[in-house]
Order: sequence, then structure tokens, then C-alpha cells
Amino acid sequence: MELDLAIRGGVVVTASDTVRCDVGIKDGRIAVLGERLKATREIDASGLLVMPGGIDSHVHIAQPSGPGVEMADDFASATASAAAGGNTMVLPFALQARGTSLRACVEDYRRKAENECYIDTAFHLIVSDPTPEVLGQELPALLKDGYTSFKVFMTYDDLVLNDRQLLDVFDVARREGALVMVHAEGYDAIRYMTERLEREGKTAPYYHAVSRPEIVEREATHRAISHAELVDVPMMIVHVSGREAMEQIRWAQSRGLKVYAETCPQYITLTAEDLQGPDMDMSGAKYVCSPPPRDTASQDAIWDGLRTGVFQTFSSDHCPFRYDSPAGKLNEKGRSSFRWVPNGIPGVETRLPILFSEGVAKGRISLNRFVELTSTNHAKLYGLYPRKGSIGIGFDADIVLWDPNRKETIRQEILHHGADYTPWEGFEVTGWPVMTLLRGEIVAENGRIVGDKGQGQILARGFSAYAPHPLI
Ligand code: DUC
Ligand code: ZN
Ligand code: ZN
Repeated sequence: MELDLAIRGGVVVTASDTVRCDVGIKDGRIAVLGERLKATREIDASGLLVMPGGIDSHVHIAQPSGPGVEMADDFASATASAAAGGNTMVLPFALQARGTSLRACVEDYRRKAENECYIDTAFHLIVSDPTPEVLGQELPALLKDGYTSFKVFMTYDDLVLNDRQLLDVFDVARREGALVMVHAEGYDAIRYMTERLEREGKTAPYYHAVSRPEIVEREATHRAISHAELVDVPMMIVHVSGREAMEQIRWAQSRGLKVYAETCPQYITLTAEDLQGPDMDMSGAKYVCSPPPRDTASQDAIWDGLRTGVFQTFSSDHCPFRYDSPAGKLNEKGRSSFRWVPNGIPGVETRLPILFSEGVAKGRISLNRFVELTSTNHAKLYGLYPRKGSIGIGFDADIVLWDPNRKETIRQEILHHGADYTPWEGFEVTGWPVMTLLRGEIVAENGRIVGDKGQGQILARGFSAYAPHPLI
């Protein structure tokens, strides 16, 4: 067979193996793993790791975020940023605004993404208005069209579902074989805390963290687990921030429940103190995200969960807003109270370097676990396996070449996102992506985007390997 491309001399790392071999690519897919492969084009990967491209299964792109507030990324800038950070696929959300059709929302997001993406994309849904029409017709039809996972919220005025609605949505997921993702923070407890803090004049960004303590996340996590157990449906708890919620998940897993969990870079590197800024000032808004980062003991707990298998995925929860902008963190109302500071931080480009550096380079997790947490499990959980998520015959040639020894300092000026800051300014890492290939074509090389907008496809997904369809 004449190969189109051979990646030669690197060390191939998958979730299970670490092997020195060449990778032969034909028609955008991996065709051969072998020694001394020849091809029309060759890439010298000596000294580099050859890993499946990162899959970030939790990002927000161009999502409406309240009156006058705008996300800092469109699909072009978000996917360029992701590619520069070693990713070959992202899974953003198509959010249903209340009172609107889920199908119309999805079509709207697709139009925004069409011909704009540098890497592959597939949408999760967000269900905010589970009407009989949505539950009975729209959701089942969309699941059949390849939108096989959806997120529900237990907080936020415009998104929160009550317990009965959660049960009804879980029931559709069970019947249809979808994977349901849950934002587990309790709405009423947060409202109570927010109003109490505001009454006391505690309105600085730091109080965002005080308004949603671990108890609030633990309670909602337990409630979501109980509902999922009652309905008998698999569930993914996203963006787990610390020990308390994690202990609920570990307990559920130890009882054999199909409860999966995700954590994010902010929960191993940031703390609530970051929200204080140098002087309890507005700069703390740069770190406002939900759930908020906790403390160093929580970080240790999260590492324990990453090591021991409580967590299946490590995602960025990229949710970018500009800091110094009336449409971002410093919007007029945001200056008056933490309640109005948009929740979310940028991170799609820095996810892999942070986990590699803090995890692999510091000896906390193995290389194979790194691949599993950043790529393979995302593909398996969200119905993309065995097309994505590993280096093996027949997989898409979505590959990152990684220099495990390169030292970098994360700085806003080297990143490609649309935000005007990074929460990790000055953070030093060991290990950096040097080349990202999508279906065998180079998209990013040494921090330069060399691919084309539209090179990425919008993919339909199969059912999750972790949420088997009841009829299979
Ligand atoms: N939940 C997310 O998943 N991302 C940003 C904000 C939020 O509440
Ligand atoms: Zn969320
Ligand atoms: Zn999110």
C-alpha cells in the first residue's frame, strides 16, 4: 500500500500502550503501525510523543449568556485555539432557550459552526424547557440524528430544572440510550446564599465562591445520583470541583451505579483565593466560574480521583468571556455584584499542557492515563469510538505530536482564544504540543495555525459505550 504520510521515529502512546513505532496514514486514517515505514510525505517525530489528538468534550462556544454579554469565541477562534493546544475535536453545547424548539436551536448553532471550524465538532444539547413536545418528539428525534448526549442544569434562573423535570428528562435518556450530563449545584441554596451576601454588602467577585460552597454541589450531586438510580439511567456529573461531590460519586460507583464524572484544570490548579485578586478587587472576576475553584485540600482530593478512576474525563469547560469589556466580566451590572459576573473561564488551549505538566511530568499519573483522560474516554463516552480517541488501524489520523520536555510559560500573548486574558498567566509547564494533525493534515504547528477554516467537520455521534441503548 502506498501511504500518504508516515510519522516516523516517535513514541506512540495510547490509553493502554507506549510503543516506539511509525504511524502510516492513508486517506486520512491510520492504515499501518510498523517500523521504517515509507510514504510520499514523512514527518520526523524523534524525541516526540505521538498521541491521539485531544478531545475536549466540554466547551462553550458562541452561547448566549445574558443581556449584553457575549462569549469571546466564535467557532473559528475556539477551534483554532483548541488545535494550537493539541486538540482535534471539541464538543460544544447547543443550548435551548426557554420557549423555543430544541431542533431550531441546534440548527442555529450548526449554521454558526458550518465552514468555520479548524477541527472536528459535535454538539451536545442543553435542555432547559422539557415540554411534552420536547420530551416526546424533539429529543428522541435529535438523539437518532446523532445528538446522543445532553446536559441539564440544577441551577441558574433560565436553565434550572426542578426535580420532576429532571426525572422526566432522565426517563427519556433511559428509554433512548442517551448520556445525560448534569450541572450539579442547588438552585435554592445558591439563591439564599447570594441574597444573604448581598444584604451584607459582600458583592466582590470573591463572594461568588462563598455563595456556592461545596455543600451546595454535594447536595445536588447526591440528589442527581438518587434520581438517576431511581430512573435507572447512566449519568455524567460534569465539572466536579472537590472532595465533597467526589465522595458522593465514589459512593455511587462503589454501589455499581453507572455514574461517571468529569473534572477540569481549574480544580487542580486554582483556588477560591484567586477570586480575591490582589485586593478583593474586580480582577477576581477573571476566575469566576461554576462550580468555583476550592482550596488545596480539594485539589489533592481531585488528584486522588484522577489517579483512582473516579473521573473518566478531564475537560476544559472552556467558557470564555473578555475581562475588560462591557460585554464580558466587567459588564455594568457585573461591577455591582458577583451575581452578574458571567460564569466561565477560557481554557481549551491550556488543558492538555496543564494536565501533562502537573500530572505526567510531576509523576502523579501515567502517560497512558493522560491519554485516557484527555482523549480516549471522551470518544467512548460520547459515541465517537472507535473512530476517534486512539492510535490504531482504522482510526481517523487525529494526532498530536508532543514534546514532553519543552518548558513553556503560559501567557495570553501566545494563545489563540478570543478572550483578553488567561487565568494561567505566568503558569510554568513542562510538555507542549508541537504539531496537531486532523485526518493526517497539519492544522497547527508550533503555535501557528496552518490549517483551513472548514477543515473540521460537524459530526453525528453514535450511542455512548457507557450508556448502552436498552434495545442493544
Ligand atoms: N457551567 C458550565 O458548564 N460552564 C460554565 C458555566 C456553568 O455554569
Ligand atoms: Zn455547568
Ligand atoms: Zn460548561
